[in-house]
Amino acid sequence: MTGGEAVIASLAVHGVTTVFGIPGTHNLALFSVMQKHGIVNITTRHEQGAGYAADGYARSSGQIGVVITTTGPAALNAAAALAQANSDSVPTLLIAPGMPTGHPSQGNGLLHELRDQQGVFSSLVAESHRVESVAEIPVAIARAFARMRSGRPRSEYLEIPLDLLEATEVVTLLNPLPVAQQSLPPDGDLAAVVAALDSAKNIVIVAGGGAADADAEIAAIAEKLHAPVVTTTNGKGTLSEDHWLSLGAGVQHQTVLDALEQADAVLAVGTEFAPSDWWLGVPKFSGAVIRIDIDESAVLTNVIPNHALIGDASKTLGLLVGLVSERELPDRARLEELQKSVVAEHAQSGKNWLSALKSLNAVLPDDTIIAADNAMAAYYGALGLLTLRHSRSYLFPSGGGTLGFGLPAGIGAKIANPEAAVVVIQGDGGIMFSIQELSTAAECGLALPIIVFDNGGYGEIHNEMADRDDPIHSVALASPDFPALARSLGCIGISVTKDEDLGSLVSEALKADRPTLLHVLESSEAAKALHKY
Ligand SMILES: Cc1ncc(C[n+]2csc(CCOP(=O)(O)OP(=O)(O)O)c2C)c(N)n1
Ligand SMILES: [Mg+2]
Repeated sequence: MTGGEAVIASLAVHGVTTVFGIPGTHNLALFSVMQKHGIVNITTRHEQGAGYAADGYARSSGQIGVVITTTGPAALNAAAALAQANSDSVPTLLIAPGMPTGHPSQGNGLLHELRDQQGVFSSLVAESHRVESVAEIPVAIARAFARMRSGRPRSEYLEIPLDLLEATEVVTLLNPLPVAQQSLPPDGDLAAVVAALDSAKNIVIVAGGGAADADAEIAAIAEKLHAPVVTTTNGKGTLSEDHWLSLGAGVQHQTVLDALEQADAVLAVGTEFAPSDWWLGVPKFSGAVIRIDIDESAVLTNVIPNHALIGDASKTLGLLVGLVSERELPDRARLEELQKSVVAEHAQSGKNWLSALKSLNAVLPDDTIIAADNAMAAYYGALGLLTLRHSRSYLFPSGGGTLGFGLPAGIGAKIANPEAAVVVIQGDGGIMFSIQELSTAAECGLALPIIVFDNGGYGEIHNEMADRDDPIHSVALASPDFPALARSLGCIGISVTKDEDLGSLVSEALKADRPTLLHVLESSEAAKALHKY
């Protein structure tokens, strides 16, 4: 078979049914055999959209997201998405053709030429590899999938020289490599942790993105220890946010910081204690810190723990649940006081979006997945104000903080979870980074509500300029007529005139035969200020 078919057949053997990408002169040997191997390409309108859609697909489902671009600028267009996925530990693989074997490294003017395409990605993702023969292709793909399915998932780049994509050789396809049993911590380490937990009075649990899929075990250990659970952004929903022990996604708030600083023991699962989550800084712990992480280097990031357990979150928690002693019920009044304070902090930081998000929250079903952009309505609003009920339910570009993520990530999530209620939350600035993906969503016939909170520009940056007493410029944007724009791209477009209507409009959009853009004009301070320019 050709090198191109070796790639596509290997992906099919690894269970891939959907890829995201754009065809070009140099990657036709991939596109020509997709149908033969049962793989569907979702054609996005920009490769960055393909990257974020693959991220949303992977983040929401736990499957590997695959992006296919052509050479040079096309691969570079997907680069920000691959770096974003890497920073949030999302297993996403970009496959691109590269310059042919024997190509002069100084270049000779070949179409889409880049000096060192593979080198670009080696600084962005966990593994960047260029194969040197057709026979190597199945090996490279089997290795990439095995790495992404074991340990801490990361993004990867695989380059196939374009002459090898067309070259024909006898190819031996490889079945997926058996992935080793996820590691478990040694008994001695577990015993020390059990002793620390059994002797603590107040325990708080922190769940991060690494606790995804450990929903049942987080609930079990919380219920046995009677310990409240707070999550980071990527961990939102891991303990259902209407569970009596939930503190929601609140690590950005002072109340939670105080509770963690006063705790006798903190059990942190699958989290880096990243500054992008802990806006006020990480707590100054007075009690014992216990960290569980699959990645032995991540367990030391930002906070040096008293006890480190290296292992898979579900399996390690499953062991701990059987070993720790059942504790007395907590002081219920104190817990409820704490929960009330966190809710008050969410309401304060999200006051501009409170009525709209309250109306949305009232209609969200249990299987909701929110795909949010780096807009204030998301991180000051939805993060705290929406009640989510399972892990992988809040897709947000936490590490990279990139704009243009929400809409394509929502498309990927809806394709991976067609029955779930996927809702996109965007700002007016960020959606213009990937507005063209409305066409992709329309073409796929996705029942996808896309809420655009419009404050007339780059609201957060306006506020930062104002706080610094800088001259205000470059932040006020002339908004297009968003509903009309959406309609021209094949979607339904609606102006939301009353915040209270948002919930019922989203419910309708979830039943529609195409995407619906819901335009909400903000009356926030930032909006008032931006409209002056
Ligand atoms: C790719 C990228 N470019 C620039 C920025 C810097 N940035 C952060 S927030 C922001 C404003 C976003 O505007 P909008 O989406 O309307 O949200 P708002 O702040 O108004 O709520 C900008 C430009 C970024 N985060 N990502
Ligand atoms: Mg804005």
